[in-house]
Order: sequence, then structure tokens, then C-alpha cells
Amino acid sequence: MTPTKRDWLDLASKDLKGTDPQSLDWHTPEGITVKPLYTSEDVPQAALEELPGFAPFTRGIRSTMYAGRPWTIRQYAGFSTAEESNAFYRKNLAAGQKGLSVAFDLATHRGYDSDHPRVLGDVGKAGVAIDSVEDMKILFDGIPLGEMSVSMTMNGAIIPVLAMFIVAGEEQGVDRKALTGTVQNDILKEFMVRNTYIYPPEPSMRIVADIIAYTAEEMPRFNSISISGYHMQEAGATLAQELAYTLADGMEYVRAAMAKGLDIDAFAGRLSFFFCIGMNFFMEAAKLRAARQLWAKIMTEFGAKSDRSKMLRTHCQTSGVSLTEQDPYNNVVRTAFEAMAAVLGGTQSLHTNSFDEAIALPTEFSARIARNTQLILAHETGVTKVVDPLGGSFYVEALTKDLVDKAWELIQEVEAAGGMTKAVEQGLPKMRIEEAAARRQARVDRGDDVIVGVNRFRLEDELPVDILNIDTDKVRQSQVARLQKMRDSRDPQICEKALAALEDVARSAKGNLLAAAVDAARARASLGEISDAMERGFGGRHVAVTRVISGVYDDAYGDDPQYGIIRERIAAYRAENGRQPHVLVAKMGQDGHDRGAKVIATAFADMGFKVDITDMFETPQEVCDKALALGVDVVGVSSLAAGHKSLVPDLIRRLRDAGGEEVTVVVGGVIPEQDYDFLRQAGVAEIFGPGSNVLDAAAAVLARIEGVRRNI
Ligand code: MLC
Ligand code: 5AD
Repeated sequence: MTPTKRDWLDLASKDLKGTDPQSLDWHTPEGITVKPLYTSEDVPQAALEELPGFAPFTRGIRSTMYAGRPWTIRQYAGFSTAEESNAFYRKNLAAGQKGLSVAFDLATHRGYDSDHPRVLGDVGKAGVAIDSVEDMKILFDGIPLGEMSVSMTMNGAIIPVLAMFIVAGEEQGVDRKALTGTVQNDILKEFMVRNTYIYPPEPSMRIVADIIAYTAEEMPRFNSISISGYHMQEAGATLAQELAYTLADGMEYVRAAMAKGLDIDAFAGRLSFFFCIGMNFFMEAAKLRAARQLWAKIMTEFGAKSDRSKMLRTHCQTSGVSLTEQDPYNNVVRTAFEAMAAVLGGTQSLHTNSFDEAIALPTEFSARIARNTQLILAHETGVTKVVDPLGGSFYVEALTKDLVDKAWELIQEVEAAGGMTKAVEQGLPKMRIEEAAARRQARVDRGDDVIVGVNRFRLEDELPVDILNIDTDKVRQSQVARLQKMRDSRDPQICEKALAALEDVARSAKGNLLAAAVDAARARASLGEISDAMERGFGGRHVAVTRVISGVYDDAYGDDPQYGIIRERIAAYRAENGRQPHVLVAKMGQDGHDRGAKVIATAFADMGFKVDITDMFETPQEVCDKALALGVDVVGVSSLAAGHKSLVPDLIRRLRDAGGEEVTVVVGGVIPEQDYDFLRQAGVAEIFGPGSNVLDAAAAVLARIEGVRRNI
């Protein structure tokens, strides 16, 4: 007799010594219950009948997938000057990389030229500095833009950057009709998580629609947008949230383009997507399958006729936030698993992170290992030979269905709020993501979620790894010199006229912003000048309201003894001093990563600290003024974009000069060990690197505050 499900249950209970097998259920952060066993009963009938290459594309967008053509190995990179990044790209292409993906520095992202006083610590740090067409031409020197597909991760300053790319192509002799590649151009998620916006939501949405319209007409081989969930997962979103909010963003862009009078099938085939692939192996593969199925459904409902419009094509990147500073070679292994999940999920293009991710930008060595991870996957494992190898897996098919259902609920919530632009204005998705982030942090701090080498199996001695160092001063000097040379040699009248025309297009809402910016870029207007012209036309920059949610950390910690002790110590401090210990969580420079700052603010407030949080993108002077005005005990600087060596000492100097020597300064985020001594000498009291336990950090900060009190 063939055993039945009942027989299995009996056997499992016996093997578990009488415990109910249901006790093995895993309740995931997505709200999905994963059972220890899946059978054919869990698979929807439709899943058994679908074939790849046909809508709804659950099994893949191509009939033969990688058996016909492997995914594109597309490593995201950029640092320092255009010359240095160009040399790096060329080496990578010679070593087996297939497509380019440009990382710009934060000054460029935020629309500032390298000589702007707000970006002193950011030039050339997190990506390459690009101020003008001259830089753009150097970046692609010797790389034929008619053949190589180039992705550019740019959102805020997308208009000047894409305009400069088009002109660089022109001056290489490549017609824009022949340019292939992708721009990220996904502003909604910037307001939600990534924070490199420049203008308010409304004009920002117009920029997106203008680019979709321009590329549909003028650049038929170019993907107008890369609708990105990546940064949501990095900011702490669950996979269901990442999936849902990304598709909901996509729906909003489709609406914006249709509102311009475009026919859906004229542009939808050039919308592309971008997802993060973290450590939940099977669920990540299922997520990509679910994404394709949902998008085909959504686009059909929007009235798309062509299959191409219903096809969700995506790039994936392995998860940065899953990687650790501790025992960093473990990251090679994590990235390999994540890459495999992306490939089993059917991605079109892939970036694999380098193992030094949690500490610095990749070196040539770490970049090689990351690239080879994909080459090994493509050439040695056999995964390319079969389409959708997970198809028909009881578990993966069930997960695909669960994710479709969960995401659909969240999409409906956004729709009920009036679509994503409205939902973003109300802060709905951001709040949900921040809540998920705080819960995740609490699970890690408690050891419920295991991270090998961080909260379990920790090494006694960590060996330092070699990291890439960038001399920002040197990069800035060379950028400023090139800018000056360009300003001296251009025809000022032609340039002024083009900028005035662009400003007009921005102000009047008539004409296409990108078309006007191409003229300005050709006339050698700089990135900052083009951004400023639009800022004048739109009537200003966007300033985000910073909100801190409360209760989540408390909720997750419940009765943890260490948590209780800290709460008591804070209560005692309060009784003794008549006030709470007061912390200002600060973000300085153009670093837009705010997950850490938000998690700390939420957790500290729940513990009983009085917590204030600065706006994003502050200067050291602005933070100093705020700290003194509020009378805080501690400023906690959160730094993830390598600006700490210039910004933090600057802040401490200003505090001292203004009579705030008692204010303790602590720093958290991506701080390499190599910089600890430097920061301590500059007066930093405590440093919390990646993987720090929030409770330990709170205890250390509290001890500092108590210490200062006692000395008085
Ligand atoms: C592919 N082709 C096939 C085929 N496979 N034809 C027949 N049979 C097959 N099996 C064709 C395609 O139709 C296409 O032509 C061409 O080959 C290229 O294939 P592709 O699959 O479209 O790949 P690619 O060009 O690599 O494009 C992938 C993409 C694109 C659509 C996802 O948008 C892209 O490259 N995105 C990358 C985004 C990126 O790098 N982002 C980095 C973010 S980092 P045709 O003519 O149809 O086009 C970040 C971090 C941060 O954001 O925060 O800073
Ligand atoms: N070069 C290479 N990778 C980068 N990342 C960010 N900037 C760069 C760069 N200049 C990667 C990291 C990060 C993710 C957002 O992109 O993996 O976590």
C-alpha cells in the first residue's frame, strides 16, 4: 500500500517523540507558514500546465531561457574618477563580465557638482564622480556604446545624467537609436527607502514620464526604467513587501506614462525591474516567479495587448544587508547561494556582491571572486541547461502562490490609498518597511535569526582584510580642475540659452525635460547647472519629514532580561536627574541610507531614551546647532557611505568650538576597523560597526551618559 499523508503524520509524530509535526512550522516575516512537508495537494492545478515563454511567464519569459542564452553578468561598479572607473570596467569586461552597470557618487546622485560645498566628503566615494559630458566621455572611452549595454543607477539627477550619456554617444558617433541599456529612473522608491531624490514627488513623476516618452520615441533599444525592490529589502522589507511595493510602483509609472497620452504597448516592453536576492533561498526564487505572474496579470488588466508588454524582465543583485563585517569570507558563500536563487528564479541579469561589502567598496581581488561566482555558476554547475528547474517543486509552487496572494493584498492596500504616489506621501509603505526592519533587528539581537559569525559561531580573532581607500580630496581637485577647464572653454551664451530653455520647460510643464537637457549637456552645461535650472523651474528641492515609529522593538523584546535591565537603568537615571537621557541620531553628507538610523531611533526610544533624529543630508554645522539647541547628551552619527573620516571630526570640532564639549559623539554604520583609531583620536567615544547588537550599543551609550553626569 502506498503510504498516505495520514501515515506520514503518524510517522513524523513518532520520530518527534510525540510532538505534533505542526510544531515544526516556520512562520516567516512575510506572514507565510512554511510547513515541514509539501505534497502535490499544495500545488495549484494551473502551475502544472504552464509553459515558459508564454504569459503569465511564471516559468520564465523565454522559451529556452539560459539554454538559449545565459543571463547577463552585470557587475555594478564605479568609484573615484571617470578615468579610474573606465580602467576598472575594461579589465572586468576582459575577464568575462558581459554588461556594464555604473555606480555614481552621492554628489552626482543629488545633483551637485564636485565643487559644491555640501558634498565635500562624498566626491568619488560611493561611486564615480560625473560632472559633465567630458567626464561621461572618459567613462566610456574605448567602450562602443552602440554595442555594450550600459545600466546607470541614477534617479534624482537622471535628466542630466541620461542627457550626458546621449551626448557622449553622439560624440562617439553612435546614434541614440542604437544605444542599449537601462536607467534606474525609479523615483518612488527613493522617497520610500533610498533617499536620493532631489525634487518633490510631483515634478519627480513628471521626469519619469518624460523619460519614458522620450525613450519610447527616440531610443527604441533602451530600457526607460528599472523599477526597484532591491532597496526595499535592504531597508528591511519582507519579500512580500518588496514584491508588492515594486509592482505597485510599476503600476504608478504605467499610469503616469498613459496620462501623457502614450499607448501602453508603445512603452511597456521597455519597463524593466530590479530585485534583491537574500538568504531565504527557495522563497527568493519563488518571488521572481510570483513577480512575473502578477505583472502579466496587472498589465493585461491595464489593457496591454502585446506579450512583450506583459513580460517582467529583471535584474537581480545579491543582498548587501545579508553580508557581514565579521568573518567576511563567509560572504562569498552567502553570495553564491543568493546568486543560485536568482538564477533558479529566472533573472535576466545579475550582480553578485563582493565579500568586503559590509566594510568598503570592492577591491580588484574581491570583485574578481564576485564575478567568478557567476562564471562558475554559468559554466560549471549545469544550471543553464534546463528551463525553470524548480518548476513543479511542491514547495516552490506553493510558495509562489503564497507570495502572489500576500503581495496582492498589499497592492490592494496601496490602491485603496489612491496609488503609490499618494501612499508614499502618506508614508504608508515606508512605515511598514521600517516596522519590518525593527522586527528583524530584534530577532537578530535575540538570536532568533542566526547569522553565522555574528550572533552565533563568532570568531575570537578577526583578521583585517585589505580594503579600497579613496582619496576624496584628490578626486575632488581633479574634478574641480576639469569643471573649470570646461567652463572656460564653452560658449557661455549657448550654454545660458540652453539652461534657460530647460528652466522654462520645467516651469511651464510643456515640452520634454530630457530633450531640453540634451541641448544643455551638448552646450557643456554641468550636472549641477542642469539640476539647478530644473530646481528653479520646479520651485525648489524636496525636504523629507523624518518620522520615528515606536513600540515595535518593545513588542519584539517583550520580557528579555537584558532589555528589562536597560529600561530600569534609564528609569533610575530619569528619577535621579529629572529627565531622560537624550540622544540625537544624525545623518550627515549625501548618505541616504537611513535604515540603521531609524532602527536605532526606534529601539532607543522604546528603551526609554529621549530620541531626536535630524533631517537627512545635514552638514556638520547643522547637526552641531541642532544638538546644542536640543541640549542632547549624545549625538549618534549613522554613516554608511564612507563620509565618516571627514564629517565626524568636523562635527566634533564644531561642537567644541561652540561650547558643546560635554556632548558625547558616537558613530555607527559601515566603519572599517582600520579607521577606529583615527576616529577615537578625533574624539569619538564609541564605534558600532555592522552587526552590532542594539542592546549592547544602548548599554554602552547609557554608561557614557551616566559617566558624564558623575564627573560633574
Ligand atoms: C535574451 N535575449 C534573447 C534571449 N535571451 N533572445 C532570444 N532568446 C533568448 N533566450 C535578447 C533579449 O531579447 C535582449 O534583446 C538581449 O538579448 C539582451 O537580453 P536581456 O535579457 O534583455 O538582458 P540585458 O540586456 O542584460 O537586460 C536586462 C534588463 C535590463 C532588462 C533587466 O534592464 C538591465 O540590464 N538592468 C540592469 C539594471 C542594473 O544594473 N541595476 C543596478 C542597480 S544597483 P532586446 O532587443 O529584447 O532588448 C543599485 C544599487 C544602489 O541600485 O542602490 O546604488
Ligand atoms: N561599486 C560596487 N558595488 C556597489 N554597491 C554600492 N555602490 C557600489 C559601488 N560603487 C553595491 C553594494 C550595496 C548595493 C546597494 O550596491 O552591494 O549594498
